[in-house]
Amino acid sequence: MTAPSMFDIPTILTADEILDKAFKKASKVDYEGETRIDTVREINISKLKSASDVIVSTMGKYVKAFPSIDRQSPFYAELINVTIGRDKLKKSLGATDWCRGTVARVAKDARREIVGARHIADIDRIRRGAYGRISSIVKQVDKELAFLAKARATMRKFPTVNPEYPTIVVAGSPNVGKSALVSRISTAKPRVAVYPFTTQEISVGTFEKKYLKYQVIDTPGLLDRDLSERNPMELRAILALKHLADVVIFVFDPTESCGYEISAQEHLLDVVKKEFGEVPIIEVENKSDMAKSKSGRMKISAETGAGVQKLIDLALSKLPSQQHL
Ligand SMILES: Nc1nc2c(ncn2[C@@H]2O[C@H](COP(=O)(O)OP(=O)(O)OP(=O)(O)O)[C@@H](O)[C@H]2O)c(=O)[nH]1
Ligand SMILES: [Mg+2]
Repeated sequence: MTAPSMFDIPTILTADEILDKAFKKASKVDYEGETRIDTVREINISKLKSASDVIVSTMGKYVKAFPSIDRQSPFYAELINVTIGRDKLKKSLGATDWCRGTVARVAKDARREIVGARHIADIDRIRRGAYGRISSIVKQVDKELAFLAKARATMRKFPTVNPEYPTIVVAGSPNVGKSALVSRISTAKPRVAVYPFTTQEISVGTFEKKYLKYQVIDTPGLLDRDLSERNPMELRAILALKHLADVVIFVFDPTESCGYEISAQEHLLDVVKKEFGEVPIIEVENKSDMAKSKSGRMKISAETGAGVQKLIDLALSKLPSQQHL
């Protein structure tokens, strides 16, 4: 199940589509004045207004719909920056806003000229001149509009997380039981989204404890192999998770039925430790119903639920908000 997108951005049209829409609307304008010149004057003023209104409101809607990167949580700010590019997005939005203002001004100037015109031929000429200028202004931002359309498509695929909720990120080698643990902990049905730059999905579950909401993130294919194998962009997108994680649960499978030897799993832990720096990491051994190692690590079974409550309590005790109580 795909969650609704975090960012509700309307479809971004191309320059030609916007112009088509604007001029089509304008062509429908009709008016019957007292004199022929009055009629022509009114019709042309209305045409211009109608066309420029469509463009101004469309562009204004685009500029408003994109979230301000500076006001994003570090997680989304990082994702936007890595996947779209903060500066390019700002530049495209700036150009779109410039187009909006410039079209409005051209229309206003032409209107003033039409009001003062003495001859029907002049009115038509002024209006057509304004149409020409408006067309070229809108076409000038066609590349930026195309960029915004791409940015929209990218942002629609962003995973929906709540940066406000204290967050547990679950890491560990493939098949160790991460998903089993997450679904055991979470009460809410996980929201699943494709993670940028990977074909992997990220799944976000939530649970409540003592009236507080928590978020658990399952990271299949993300934090389950050596991060040095990732290309730099992919790596940065993955590490955006660091901004969300208040605590990491690192799951081991001591039975090695996952297909990875303990030494390989421990190597991955070192990688995650290094990349997640300050974030506390809880090491836990899963599948205790099958076998238990002699290590000092906490033992759980995601399958039977044994030890899971203790693990959650430990995880919550590491959260900043809890530490301040
Ligand atoms: N016996 C036993 N089997 C478990 C336990 N937890 C998970 N498994 C099994 O281990 C296998 C992998 O579990 P998943 O939860 O899919 O593991 P995962 O880490 O999410 O795997 P990927 O998403 O592929 O990385 C499944 O066949 C589970 O049924 C457990 O506590 N005990
Ligand atoms: Mg899984």
